[in-house]
Amino acid sequence: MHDGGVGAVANHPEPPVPSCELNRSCGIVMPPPHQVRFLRGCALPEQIPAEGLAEIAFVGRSNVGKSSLINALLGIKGLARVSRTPGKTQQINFFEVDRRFLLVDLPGYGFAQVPEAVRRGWGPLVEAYLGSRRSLRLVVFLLDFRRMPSPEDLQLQAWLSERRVPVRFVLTKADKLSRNQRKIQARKISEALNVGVEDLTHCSAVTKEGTRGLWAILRNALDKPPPSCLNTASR
Ligand SMILES: Nc1nc2c(ncn2[C@@H]2O[C@H](COP(=O)(O)OP(=O)(O)OP(=O)(O)O)[C@@H](O)[C@H]2O)c(=O)[nH]1
Ligand SMILES: [Mg+2]
Repeated sequence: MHDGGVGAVANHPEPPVPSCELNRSCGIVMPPPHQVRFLRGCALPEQIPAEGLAEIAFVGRSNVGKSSLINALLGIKGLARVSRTPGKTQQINFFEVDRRFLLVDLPGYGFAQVPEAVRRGWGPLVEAYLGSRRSLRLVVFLLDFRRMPSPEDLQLQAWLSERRVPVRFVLTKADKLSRNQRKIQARKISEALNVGVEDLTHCSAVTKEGTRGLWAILRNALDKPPPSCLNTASR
């Protein structure tokens, strides 16, 4: 778990109030449009906001597509800043959705080009957030569908697993692979992670493939009570 980057995200104006149906069980509005508000960007642990609404965090190496996936899920281009240059997101960005929950865009890891000061700050910042966040319902752990998990991915997986943080693996950039390549690659990745193929979800921020299924996973996680392992009092 190293690296990351700092970048400013502007305050985004609120789009119009959604008109789509409310989900019956938890009142969460399902696929776009959504009312989204940029809550805060944090470059230092002390800037992390107090706990409140339920949260879903997006983690993974730089350039894997975390910010793009958040934009695709919310149907708002340019909400979370996206770049071809790894290390675009260098702070933890909190987006409040429909006044009901937060999507949290974490800085990526694994790119040597990121400034040393930022890289050194990544561990304490991300650990301060992921290590004891009771409002965290799920970590969406992104992996590039075309690549094998890196040593840093596996290190983060082990770290989250030790703390029993609920994780869902999502394979990104599915649009870059054929059906056959997907099958082969999903099997290889599942073996490397030591999880079942059925525990992997794939998606594309470009074609939006898989985003509805991912919404169902997010909704399910948001419906659940906070995992007791994240109760800081018990640690
Ligand atoms: N083809 C394709 N490209 C994608 C997809 N998702 C993201 N990208 C591209 O991958 C690059 C990185 O995307 P980001 O969303 O900025 O990645 P990130 O994980 O937020 O990166 P950091 O902020 O550096 O941690 C950009 O050029 C995106 O356009 C996808 O599903 N398909
Ligand atoms: Mg990003």
